[in-house]
Amino acid sequence: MAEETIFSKIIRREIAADIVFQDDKVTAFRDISPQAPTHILIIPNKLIPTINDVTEQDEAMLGHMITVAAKIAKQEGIDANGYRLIMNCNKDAGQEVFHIHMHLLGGKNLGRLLG
Ligand code: DGP
Repeated sequence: MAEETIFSKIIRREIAADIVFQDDKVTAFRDISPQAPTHILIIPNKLIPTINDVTEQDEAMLGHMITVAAKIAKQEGIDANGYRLIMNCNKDAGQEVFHIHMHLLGGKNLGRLLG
């Protein structure tokens, strides 16, 4: 069994977070340490530690994460100018929280992908 992270507590609303969207599959909330004017994390309600752990059974939920990201981008008013979706896996990518999450970043020119 994978160990829960702070994100499970956010999903269950046991600790505070600025939740912008939640349904039976995913939760989206503002990142505690924003790297752009809009920085929102979209996460599955089910605990999956890393992208290495996804299975074919997760495909519908993973697609839903992107649909939700697009809806939130529109709500945030960043859809026309653009935004970036990032998912980090393990240490070389700098993954810090082992509950998969998609970063939605926008609201400024984000520059080149790898700086
Ligand atoms: P990553 O490096 O991809 O694992 O990003 C983890 C992100 O999670 C990082 O940008 C900061 C954010 N984060 C960590 N703990 C919390 C928390 O307790 N609340 C919120 N809102 N964000 C958090």
